[in-house]
Amino acid sequence: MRIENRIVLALDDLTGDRAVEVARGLAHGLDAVKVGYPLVLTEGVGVVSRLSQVVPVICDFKVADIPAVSAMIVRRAVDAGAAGVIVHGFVGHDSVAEAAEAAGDADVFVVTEMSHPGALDYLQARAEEMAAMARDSGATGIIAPATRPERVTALRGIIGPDMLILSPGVGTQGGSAGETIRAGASAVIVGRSLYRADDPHSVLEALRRDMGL
Ligand code: 3DU
Repeated sequence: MRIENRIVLALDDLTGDRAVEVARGLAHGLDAVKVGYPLVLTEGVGVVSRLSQVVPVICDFKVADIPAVSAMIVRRAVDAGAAGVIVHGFVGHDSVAEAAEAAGDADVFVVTEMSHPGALDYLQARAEEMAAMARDSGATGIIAPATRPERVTALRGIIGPDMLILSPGVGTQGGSAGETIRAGASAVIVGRSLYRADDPHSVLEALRRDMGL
């Protein structure tokens, strides 16, 4: 995935038509859109292919299964038009490695520490190990929390400068785009504060300014 704009737009709570319309309107300032269960369960997987005509699509299916089934899910997402797929790291190295292999030329991003408070219950304690495993398993990058920029920095230290870090949690969840990028993220993932805004273009411009673009 080419990172130029440092913004991935999460399209969750919209109809398919509205998602395509929002993506078209903001495409010039995005590196990708991210779709997950809310949109795909509403519209069907065809929405991935529709959106992929506009901008690269990351399927956030947070894949967490045995290796063979994780590989099937990733393959079907790529066949549907995904340029990237998000998988969970807690399932371990074999599931992540098979997912990365099944993705072929598409990107696989591994969830390490999530952005919500509950991530402190279990995930944070093993996030560094999951980042190292992602690095050694052929993943393109990791998902790390914009709500805790110091954790982005710690995880960047583990994976090194070349892998991507995508960071959700900007805006509605309280994280700042600028701080997250300065902490070491490659791009931020922004959902509700963009697609629900009265004027998404001005929110996008403010995010760009905050990130020094
Ligand atoms: O809070 P927002 O509306 O900006 O959406 C954030 C998106 O990122 C949303 O699609 C959610 O599923 C995803 N995400 C996280 O918020 C936190 C994670 O750790 C991983 C993914």
